[in-house]
Amino acid sequence: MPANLTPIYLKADAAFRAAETTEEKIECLKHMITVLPKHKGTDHLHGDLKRRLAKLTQQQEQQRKSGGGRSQLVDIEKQGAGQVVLLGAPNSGKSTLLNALTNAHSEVGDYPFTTHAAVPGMMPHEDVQIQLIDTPPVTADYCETWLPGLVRKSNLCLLVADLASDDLLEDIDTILSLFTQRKVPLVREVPADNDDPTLGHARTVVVANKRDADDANTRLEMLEELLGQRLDTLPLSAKTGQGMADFPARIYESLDVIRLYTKEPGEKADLVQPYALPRGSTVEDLALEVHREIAESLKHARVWGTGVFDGQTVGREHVLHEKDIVELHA
Ligand SMILES: Nc1nc2c(ncn2[C@@H]2O[C@H](COP(=O)(O)OP(=O)(O)OP(=O)(O)O)[C@@H](O)[C@H]2O)c(=O)[nH]1
Ligand SMILES: [Mg+2]
Repeated sequence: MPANLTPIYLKADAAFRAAETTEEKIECLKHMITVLPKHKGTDHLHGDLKRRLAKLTQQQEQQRKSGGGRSQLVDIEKQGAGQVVLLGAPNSGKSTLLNALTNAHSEVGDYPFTTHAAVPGMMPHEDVQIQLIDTPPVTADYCETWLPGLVRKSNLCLLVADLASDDLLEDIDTILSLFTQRKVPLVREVPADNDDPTLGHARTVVVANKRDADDANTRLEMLEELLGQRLDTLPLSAKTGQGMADFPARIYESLDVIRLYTKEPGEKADLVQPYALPRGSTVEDLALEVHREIAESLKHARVWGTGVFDGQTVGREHVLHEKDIVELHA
């Protein structure tokens, strides 16, 4: 494998190796082909990826014809600065949270198992939008087959705990164990040195909802004791709004992305629609996000922002920072 592969490509490669269904593998391969840096050293790999994609597409077609291998995959296209999945026990308030934070509407009910499908919505934070996805509940006996896959592919998981429920510790424990069994351990930080490609750790924050409920404080203490250093807790009330004001900012922080503005030479920067890329991304990563052709013919960039003087010329390997303004020269 060429040595100079970017972190974005390596991440895509890890996702491919973790993919379980043919559909997932095809999606991952397409993504790998898009983000693979194009130069002489990667020609061979590029050809190899295309061959693998052709083979899998053929396989999928055969499965379709034979009527077997029906897809269980729920694949929601990522939008905005990151994809965040709400996960939790029945009645914990996932749908209420989605409705409070986004323009979407998901049915709310004072009874379990109200939500049956994944429902996406967009949550604004300053000049970026973050995608939140409401999902059906999880119990020891019930978990939609596609749900671990969705969480695995997302950028962040919000595990919703119900501070009004006496079963809250058991419910959280059940979900943590179940997702570990399904090879998607819910963790505070994704380990950098994971050498088991079957594992797809999901960065997770626990949202302790219904803070307004009777005895919520006592349950919150018990929850924090159970979790210890394992996961961070964000207490709030989706119903009263308590603790919700800085919620989008906290989620943006947890996504660990940077927003970048682009500008054309001689023109003002586009400060309306920033790009959001993983922290540590380079000029080349941004170029790939803007357009593959620009990335291929990129000569240099000029940057206004952190760690550079205004308009400094930098190369494709230059690491960008939050709110940098970048002029790509192809
Ligand atoms: N007191 C209080 N009640 C809440 C809060 N958030 C949600 N609820 C109530 O909890 C009940 C369940 O809310 P939902 O949003 O439907 O819960 P859910 O997690 O989506 O439920 P499922 O779809 O069955 O998994 C409803 O009666 C809500 O009004 C809160 O912050 N405080
Ligand atoms: Mg619901």
